Amino acid sequence: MPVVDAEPGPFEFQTDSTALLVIDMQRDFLMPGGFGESLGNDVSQLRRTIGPLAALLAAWRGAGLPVIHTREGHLPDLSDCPPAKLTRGAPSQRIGDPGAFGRILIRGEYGHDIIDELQPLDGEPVIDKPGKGAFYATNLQNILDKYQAKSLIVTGVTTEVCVHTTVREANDRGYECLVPADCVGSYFPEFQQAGLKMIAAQGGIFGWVGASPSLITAIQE
Ligand code: C5J
Repeated sequence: MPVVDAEPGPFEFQTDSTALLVIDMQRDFLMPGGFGESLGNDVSQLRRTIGPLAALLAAWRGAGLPVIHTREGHLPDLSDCPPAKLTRGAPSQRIGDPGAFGRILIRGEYGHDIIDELQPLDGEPVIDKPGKGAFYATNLQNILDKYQAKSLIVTGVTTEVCVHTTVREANDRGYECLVPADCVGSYFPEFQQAGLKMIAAQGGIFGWVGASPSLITAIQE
């Protein structure tokens, strides 16, 4: 059984019941000049995940294991965006407003799609989610049931928002989650650090935290 060095202890998983989740690696969040940067965020804090994640994806795909991507966003008429979410943030930089890469976080716009470096392959599910968590108002549970998944490798952005919300709910739904620290990113270094600590604290209250090199080695052994 593959074993990954992790906190709070070794993470063991079966390759035939583990899926790799890639959360919201979208241009709106990661591209220089885009929505994330326009809010004053340092996108390099997210972009450092691209190299490790590309290497993990290559190894994971090479082993023939399932990959699921998500994108946070909304319908063009915003009918799936609750007012409480829509009215959050500075006017002109809200969901649906025109941004550098099209309407911000709107499905079908250039900025809403996944960055070129991590584009999904044909056949890999891409889940469009209106919330922060990947289970809310999506068919993720059905997809995981189809794969008979018991464990999840959760990667992407941002650590303390969509990654955390997804890991917390996955944990409640009975999945064992490993978060490779180098494959998740936050605009805020202190949130990255605290977010990772919170997952592995108290004996792994939400899951395990490791790093991609050990995970890649484990699936190639
Ligand atoms: C994600 C966000 N993907 N930070 N969204 O974390 O608003």
